Amino acid sequence: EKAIDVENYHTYEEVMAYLADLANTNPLVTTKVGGTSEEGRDIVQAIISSDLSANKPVHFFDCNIHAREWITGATCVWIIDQITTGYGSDPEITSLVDLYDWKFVPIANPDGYAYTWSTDRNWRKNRLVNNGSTCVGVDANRNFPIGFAGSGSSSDPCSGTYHGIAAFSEREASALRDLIAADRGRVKTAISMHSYSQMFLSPYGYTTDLPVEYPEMFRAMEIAVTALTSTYGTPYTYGNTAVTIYIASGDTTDHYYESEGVVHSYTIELRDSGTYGFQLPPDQIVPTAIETWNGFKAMINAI
Ligand code: 0X9
Ligand code: ZN
Repeated sequence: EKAIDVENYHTYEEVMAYLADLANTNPLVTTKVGGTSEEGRDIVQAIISSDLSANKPVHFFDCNIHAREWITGATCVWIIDQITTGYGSDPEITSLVDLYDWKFVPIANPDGYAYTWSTDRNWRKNRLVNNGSTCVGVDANRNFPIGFAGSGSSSDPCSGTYHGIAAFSEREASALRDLIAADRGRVKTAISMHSYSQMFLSPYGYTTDLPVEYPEMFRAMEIAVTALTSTYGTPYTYGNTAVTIYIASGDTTDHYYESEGVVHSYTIELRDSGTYGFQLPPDQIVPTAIETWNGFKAMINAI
């Protein structure tokens, strides 16, 4: 019997219960609390490792920093399930766990996510009560220091891209900061999961300038997208963020790259291309997760 039904979307409580159960029953799995939200919810990282003391290279994922992007958390849960159930029987998974530690924050913005279940399916930001404004919420993906408060972010608390009062003012941003800093020097890939648009995006987000390693990043993205697209034919575009999508200042991906030195730091915008948008039907969870995982595996095997 499965501990979680990966074919459906789940509440924050259901995902946390699944992770707690995994940690209790599967020797590969531990959980770590990176911080606590304003409303008191834990920001939990699931760690899959066959030997924590070996300090293996890490693949780091943050999911659902944007509340309404439900497919991102569902994809991370599917990958966690895939790895934990495949270890020891699937030779490819077994080797990926023998070689690497896998770290996932399936719901990086718990208050916002809970709000999309209870009140407003289309909510994006966290649920911070902004001082001096009746508008609620900060976009945690504009709350990181690289290019903080620059273009593609807003100083208006009513905006969906409100950057907050200072870099790392938000608990979701400081939790991800601390979680990735704990693995400094051994993070091989850092992936921020978003939706929608079907894009694979490299730094920078805050400027149209290209990182010095861009040729290497481009090659990795090309390998990922080729494997992803060859799964079901889902078309993806890829390139540096500022040119491929738009300028976005103060986001995770630039922080992981510029401050933490993770060369393979990417934002992925999952399905779809606009038919359903954020409300991707549950029957697309598994195919989305399968194609995405194929892309990641191809990239990881090539870098
Ligand atoms: O605007 C965002 O935060 C992301 N798009 S979304 O529609 N999911 O909100 C894109 C961020 C891209 N930034 C970097 N790759 N640096
Ligand atoms: Zn997003």
